[in-house]
Order: sequence, then C-alpha cells, then structure tokens
Amino acid sequence: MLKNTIDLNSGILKSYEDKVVRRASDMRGFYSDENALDRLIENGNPVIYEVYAVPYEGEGELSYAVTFLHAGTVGEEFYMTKGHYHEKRDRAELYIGIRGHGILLMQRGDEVQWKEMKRGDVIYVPPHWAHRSINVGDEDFVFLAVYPGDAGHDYGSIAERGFAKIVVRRDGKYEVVDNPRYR
Ligand code: M6P
Ligand code: ZN
Repeated sequence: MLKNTIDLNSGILKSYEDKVVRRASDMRGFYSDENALDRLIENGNPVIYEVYAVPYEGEGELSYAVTFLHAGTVGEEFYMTKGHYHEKRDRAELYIGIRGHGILLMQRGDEVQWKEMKRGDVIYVPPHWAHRSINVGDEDFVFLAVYPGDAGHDYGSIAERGFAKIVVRRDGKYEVVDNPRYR
C-alpha cells in the first residue's frame, strides 16, 4: 500500500493491517499500584490503548502505526503504553503528535529523558533508547509512530525493571517522579 490517509482531526487511519487492543488486564506488571490495576480489571477491564499498524517488516523498510491512548489513571499513575526497546537496539523511531496531550518517556541505561507531545510535535527517538507514551490529558492522546521495519519490540526488560521514572497525577497536574519499584 503506497498511499494511506490519516484524518488529522480524529487520528483515524483509513487502512491498517494490524490492530492491537490493550486492556487493563494486559498491563499486569507495568503499573506501580497493582491493587489499583486489579480494581480496574474487576471494574470492567477498560481498554487502555489501541494501536493500528501498517507493518513492512523487512530490513530497509518502514512500518507505521497510530496509537489511541485513552485518558485515565491506575492509582495515581496516568494511562501509558507498555513501552519497549527495539529488538535491534540500533533502530530509531519518529513520533508525531496528532491530538491530546502526552509525554514520551525515553530511557537508555539509567539515563532518562522525557518530552511533552501535542498536535504537530515531532519527537525523534534515537537508537538504543526505550520509549513509552503517557497520556497526561483528559481526552485521548493520539500519535503517529514511524519505525524501521526490522526494529522489533522487546518488552522483556521493561516488564522486569520498569522505567526509572513514572508519571503521576498530583493536584490535577502531572509530575515525573522516581519509580519506587525500579530495579
Ligand atoms: C507506537 C509504536 C508502536 C508501538 C505502540 C504501542 O505506535 O512505538 O511500535 O507498538 O506505540 O507501544 P507498545 O508497543 O510499547 O505498547
Ligand atoms: Zn518503538
């Protein structure tokens, strides 16, 4: 498919091949407050995010995806994606904000960086940096990601250790704080 269309108001991608839906129950181990996550799972197990992807998996190709990250918190931690390293660590990624208000949290070793992301913002994730998006707004946070077709997703290290920082709601605002469970 050489041409596709994104409705830049909604973020809806006209054609896609893969759809991934992650509910609260798919996020076990990723949030700090496990009791809050259990309560959410018992309380309707809401969708946290949806990813609509057009993969081209060969070396030298580019895949892309639109993610709809819904608004909410698990305990005091904002809804977020699992986050991943690329299996091929030296593969970069480009994020483009479409709507809503989010943060892109990046980590390499113990070094952490984060950038606010809104409509029109372009954020470059260099090779070797793990990345996670977080919705700090009150509506969906929607963005486009473009990444090398052979990058691959490595969730293991994030599942085990988490990121060094978490993003929490305090006094109606967001704060990036040390992750008490970071190993
Ligand atoms: C972006 C891209 C995708 C990724 C998705 C959800 O669209 O980085 O590759 O799958 O976000 O993030 P995760 O895979 O970490 O749950
Ligand atoms: Zn990636």
